[in-house]
Amino acid sequence: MSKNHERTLVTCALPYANGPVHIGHLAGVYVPADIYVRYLRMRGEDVLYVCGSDEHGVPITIKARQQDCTPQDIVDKYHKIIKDSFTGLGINFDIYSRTSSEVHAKNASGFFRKLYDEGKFITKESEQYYDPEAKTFLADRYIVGTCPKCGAEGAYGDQCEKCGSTLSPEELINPKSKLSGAEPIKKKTSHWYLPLNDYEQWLSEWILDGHKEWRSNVYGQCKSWIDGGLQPRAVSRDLDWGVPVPVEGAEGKVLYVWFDAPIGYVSNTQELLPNSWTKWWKSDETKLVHFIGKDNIVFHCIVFPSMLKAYGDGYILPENVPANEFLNLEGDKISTSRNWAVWAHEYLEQFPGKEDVMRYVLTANAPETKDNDFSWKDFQTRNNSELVAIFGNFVNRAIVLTHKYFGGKVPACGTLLDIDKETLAEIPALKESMEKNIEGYKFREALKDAMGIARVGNKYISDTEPWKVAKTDMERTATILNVCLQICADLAIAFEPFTPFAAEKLRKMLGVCICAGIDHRKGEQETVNTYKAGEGAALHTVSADAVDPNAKSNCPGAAKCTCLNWDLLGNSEILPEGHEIGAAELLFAKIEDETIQAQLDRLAAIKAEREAAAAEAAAKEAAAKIEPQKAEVTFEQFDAMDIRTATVLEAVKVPKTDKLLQLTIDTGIDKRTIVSGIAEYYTPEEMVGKQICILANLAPRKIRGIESKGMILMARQGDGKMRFITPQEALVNGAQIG
Ligand code: B3M
Ligand code: ZN
Repeated sequence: MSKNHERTLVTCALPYANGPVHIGHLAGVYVPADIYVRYLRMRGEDVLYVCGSDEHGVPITIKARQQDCTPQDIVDKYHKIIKDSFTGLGINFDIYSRTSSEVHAKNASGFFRKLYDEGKFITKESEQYYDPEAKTFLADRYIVGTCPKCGAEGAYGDQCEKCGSTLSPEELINPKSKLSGAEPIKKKTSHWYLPLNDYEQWLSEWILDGHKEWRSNVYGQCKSWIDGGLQPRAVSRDLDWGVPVPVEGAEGKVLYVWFDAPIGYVSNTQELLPNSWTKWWKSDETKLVHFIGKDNIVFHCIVFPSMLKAYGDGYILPENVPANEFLNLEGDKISTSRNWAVWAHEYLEQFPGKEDVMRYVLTANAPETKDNDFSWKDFQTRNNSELVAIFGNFVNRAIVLTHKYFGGKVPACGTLLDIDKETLAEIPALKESMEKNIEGYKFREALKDAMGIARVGNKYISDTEPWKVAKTDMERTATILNVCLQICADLAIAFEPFTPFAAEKLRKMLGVCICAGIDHRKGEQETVNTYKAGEGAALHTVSADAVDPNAKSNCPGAAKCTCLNWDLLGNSEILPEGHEIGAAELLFAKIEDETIQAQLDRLAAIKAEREAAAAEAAAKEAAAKIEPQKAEVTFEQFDAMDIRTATVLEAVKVPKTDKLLQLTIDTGIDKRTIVSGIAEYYTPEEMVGKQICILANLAPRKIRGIESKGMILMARQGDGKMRFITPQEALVNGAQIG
């Protein structure tokens, strides 16, 4: 691996603590970052892995209003849910803090103050939307209206969720306050702005000239922002939730959430490593990588770097920003507000022991170059026909047979035949490809390589059939199983980044451990305890008492052990002859149809509910539509109409029609027949005995050969629904109306 830096600082987008995380977040940001970090650690690299909750911003205050509680209640609740979800999925940050921490308030405030003191901001007075009923300025998401770009209703003051356009509140058509529904008025307010235009040239050189290797979606977005001309961007808001603007006379103003949140990466590093954080943020020896979703690109590539540039003082810039596209769910856009998601915390509850399956499926379908889809059927197939049938099946056969024929000890490797040599030779090539892919942020491809190793093993054991060979040739059986066990050890290394729980289980089965370098969570340690290739000390079996709580590494065997690490992958002598392995355990279990059906049913119910609600709303809207008034008539014209009360005596359907009823009615003047198109709305039985109103002197007409004399008065509403008109109390038939 080409290495021109000392250490790698990996950050993940700080999730808003206004809701739990879902598979879209996981696939977009956290799973790929975790793969990257685990991989680097296996290579013995010094890595710091930083994240935390983003606890400011309008979405949180809106949620608090909706739930009638304080913003603090909201962030407390979701911070815990989110944090536990990450831990549950094996995404173990060195620190997962919060932007409501004291360290952050001080840090973000100080950051602003320095830029302010050095004149790096401009101030602008502008007219901003203000809610006259709620008596407050309406920042970003407090304004909703029609999207000027796609016409969708309910677009926010900063973004349209339908078409993804970035908006400003002024652009919305028919803006409304989200607080009171009132039409907002414009009111003067003043704010601080970072003049991004001043950094345009520099950004262009740094990104457009200097980082052509960035993913095309990231590079493309940056290019269109820069080419479009950058504007000064407000870094404060009129809001009562956030880091107060540390300037006199700025009461009621806080830092814009996108100003304070990225500083959160620095604050969280400071919180973890108060004495050595600068080496992570202000040393050219550090490689900084931001993992984010595509909607965060501008903030991480344009705004935050400009902030750091303005600040100076040696802050480094990201080496890469591998942003993913979006993941859909069963062909439909994931949406928190529409409850169309698979929530991480619910998944962990419903699928205990299947953390790896989700990690695997999300990586296999990672939306790296385009939006991608998650479906439960695919989830099941990938588990059953890949993880269970290939990876798990191979490992199980190798371990079980080793116990059966060799008492659980790695058998001797005799003369290698061509098939053995060819099989073993495939692994270094897959390893190399995996390295290239992971280092190039192509995790889907890297996972294919890892799975390739399992396929190689599974094919090898099927082709060589050691269970048959054992009947005649124990020496050959030993060689075959030795090769199989070496491949199992390869898998324990190769899958550590992708499916860490299974990899750990496998290492236990193989009686080996892994050493993953420094654990920054335990404090500020500087030594790395990694296996050095070629120094081959004895392998050891992991047992609880071998764990040294004061160990300076993640290695449970502490200093005395030699462990698996990346360099060993592809080595055909990882496990020495005679090494004792543990009992076979199932690495993966089959997922049954019922389990998948339950998930599909849950989603179908949500969809049905949503569609019913939409249909109801549409019908309501149509019903409420009022036709414009017809042209004027004179009193004489009106008076010429002879409108009367009447009673239906008999009603039958007109044969061979859907819409017509033939009614015999008592008009008070006579008994007559009227043919009316009301069969769509009333059955004959419903009509008999009803008092109605008729236009009695309408010229007779023949309808379907029946003479119809007069017309029943019906009220028709926008959706076409018709109802006959009946007097408010029973009257004699023939009473005149007018
Ligand atoms: N809180 C936004 C998001 O989840 C966000 C990221 C902040 S990273 C500094 O889209
Ligand atoms: Zn739109």
